[in-house]
Amino acid sequence: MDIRLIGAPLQIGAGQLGCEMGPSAYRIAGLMRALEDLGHRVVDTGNVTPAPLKEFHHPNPAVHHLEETVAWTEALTEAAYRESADAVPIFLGGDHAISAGTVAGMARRVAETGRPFFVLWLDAHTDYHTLETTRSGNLHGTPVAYFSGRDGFAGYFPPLSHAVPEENIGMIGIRSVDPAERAALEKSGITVHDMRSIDEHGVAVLLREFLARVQAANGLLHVSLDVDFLEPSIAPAVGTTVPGGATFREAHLVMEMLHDSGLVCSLDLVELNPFLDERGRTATLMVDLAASLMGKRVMDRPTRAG
Ligand code: DIR
Ligand code: MN
Ligand code: MN
Ligand code: MN
Repeated sequence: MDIRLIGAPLQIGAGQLGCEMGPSAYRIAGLMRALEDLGHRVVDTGNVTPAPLKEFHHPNPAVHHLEETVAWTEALTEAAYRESADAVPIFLGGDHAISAGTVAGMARRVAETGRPFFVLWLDAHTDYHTLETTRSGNLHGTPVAYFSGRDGFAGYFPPLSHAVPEENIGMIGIRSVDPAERAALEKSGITVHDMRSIDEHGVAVLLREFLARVQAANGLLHVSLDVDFLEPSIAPAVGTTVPGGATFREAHLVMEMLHDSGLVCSLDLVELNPFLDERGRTATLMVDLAASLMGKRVMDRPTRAG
């Protein structure tokens, strides 16, 4: 398979600095080599640079770095579209605000194939705030609202060529939802599996159900992996740790099942803050998870029916 690595060193969407170092940390942790060892052809396209800044002012006084985030969204939408013509792009964040652009660009690309586009959001958070509802003003809390076409982004963010239908969005790992997000999610068609749901059913059941929907629709799937999806004790290098996350094996199982599905068209690795890490431990885990998604396995499995 052809894979493109695309660095997206955005950090001002998060509440603290450091995600800018994410792409370097993945490179140093050996992402390229890990993927090549699986037989893939990998090209590192370097880091994206943001589009020129335009001046905006939003009435919500909490919102910060709107101009920069919009400039990155423009550049990343183009990069995602361009680099996905005949390869699987892996976006090296950067905070989760990069996904406003990566998902928008992938939605445009996948629309050309005539196949429906799905998004799997692996995160402690739902990132479903609009520019009006965010209280922290940290725009990494808004990408899902943007790419699913919620109101309030027009006039600031680039117009979406293709919004992702709510029914095509699945979230797993959720354990921190703000009241405004909860209210909006209840009215949306987004499938939200919180950690309790994983406890009760097991992550495999939840994921298999979602993948069956993608498969039945002959869809393509973008995966967005936030470091804080993981239990903080195994992945400390993120500014927004929330206790009770996915275990090492739950996370690898998700990646292994995603690989076996053959449905994944693109991947975000986001929110890694190497400044908070213990000698690259979290970067290494994220590289290992990306390798599982791209085919690393202990033993072969008989192909899953359906
Ligand atoms: C919180 C935290 N919902 C906010 N969000 C995120 O600031 O809006 N943390 N995405 O990673
Ligand atoms: Mn301003
Ligand atoms: Mn997130
Ligand atoms: Mn998060």
